[in-house]
Amino acid sequence: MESQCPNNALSLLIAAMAIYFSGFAIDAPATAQPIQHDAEHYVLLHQYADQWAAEDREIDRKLAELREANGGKPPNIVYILIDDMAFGEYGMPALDKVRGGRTPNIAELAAEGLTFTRMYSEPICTPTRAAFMTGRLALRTGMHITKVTPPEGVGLPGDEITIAELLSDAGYATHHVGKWHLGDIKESYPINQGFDVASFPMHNQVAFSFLTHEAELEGLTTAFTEKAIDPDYGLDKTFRLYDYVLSVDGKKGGMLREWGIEPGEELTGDYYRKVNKRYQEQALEALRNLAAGDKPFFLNYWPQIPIAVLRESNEFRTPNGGRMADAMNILDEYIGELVDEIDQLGIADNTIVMVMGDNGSFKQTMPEGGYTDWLFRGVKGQTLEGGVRVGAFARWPGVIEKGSIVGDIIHVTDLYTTFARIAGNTEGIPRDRVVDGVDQLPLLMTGDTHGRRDYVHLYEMNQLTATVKQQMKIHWPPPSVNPA
Ligand SMILES: [Ca+2]
Repeated sequence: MESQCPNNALSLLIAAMAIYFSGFAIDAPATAQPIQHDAEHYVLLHQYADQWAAEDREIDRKLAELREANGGKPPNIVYILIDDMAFGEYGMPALDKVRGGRTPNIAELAAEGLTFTRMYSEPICTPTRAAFMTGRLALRTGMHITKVTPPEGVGLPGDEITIAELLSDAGYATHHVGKWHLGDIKESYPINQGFDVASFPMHNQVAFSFLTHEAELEGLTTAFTEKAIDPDYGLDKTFRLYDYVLSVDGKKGGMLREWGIEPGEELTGDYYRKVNKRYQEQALEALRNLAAGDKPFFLNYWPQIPIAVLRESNEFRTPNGGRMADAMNILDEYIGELVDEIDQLGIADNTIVMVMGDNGSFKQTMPEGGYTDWLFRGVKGQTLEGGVRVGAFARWPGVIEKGSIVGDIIHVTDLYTTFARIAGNTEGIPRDRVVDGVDQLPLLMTGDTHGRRDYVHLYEMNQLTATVKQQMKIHWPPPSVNPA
């Protein structure tokens, strides 16, 4: 921020504060080092240190009580990250009717828990997912670029300390199902980033849906499959890549195994639908297994739908009738099944369920996709509000007030720090790097107005393009461009 806006007095003050506080961090004994947050955090800490410390003592007391009431087990965490769902796209019955879609199960979850109105993500898949996993802006981990087609050849660095690792160290069983999109190199696999078990596509939905002959016939992509090679001029028959890995599963410390497709089998929409259904079944099975175990658990379920390049169903399921609205309706049923399973397993009271989008709408497939930037301007890939302000809901019976709505700003990185605290492993958060995520447990446990940030810095890949502070937002000019 300061490098791009050298004349801004506030930025200089923030930079000075950061140096001042980081000096403390360096001098303190290793075990007593505070987490290193971004500079703006210290402007707030300077004003609220005493108040937050008092609040934290009360939160710790409540956490200890909860743990005691649950046989010494911290809460299970079920985190469902929805692909490309801007704020207002789901879980709000009135807006469902405006949209012409139906998401009654997420609406029920919201009614039983809390609705965030200012949850910010990064503007696209990979950065948001990396930010959640590490508590750090994607730029800091090199994950600010979203690779679209296989192979990627990059991924989440092995030396990042993920939330799965923090929870695992705190005694949690950790399980990932669904989209990963954090690279296809070995160190980036979920089973090498803290998950005991994982089932995921090696890349993302593009390999399943865009790079198919069906998609070519629909005009969504062209000239990718063998059938589309120009017979006269396409001399190089090895130019296109067909033998990339699709869906895999494995366990920590082991190898990955590909499943669900035969050598030479053509990719079709049916295969994509089959894979999505299998992820749902695996998530349900994982829930049952995890609930039967002795450990608290972290189930990380990142469905591939509602991204719907091809229709997910042969029937129109919603008044909207669009691919996205219909796929969202299917996903809503999936989430309903999961929540019902949690309730039937008798673990609801000690299980936090969180559902949120990873970025704004995928308008790039308009109009066929049915996506629009209908509430806030901007879409996936942009730091306009429509690109980064996402729907988000959390349920934690007996702790989060039913039907509550919070207006505080929260960023996806905050969940890292917050979940670590819930698990009792704040100490495991690394001190040798900046962690952007601030602890928002007071917001979850105490509700509206108890958030701990009033700002977010928003990047489009490696460029700081916008900052939100309170009710204000500035879109920064690109480097070297004079806004005057
Ligand atoms: Ca996404």
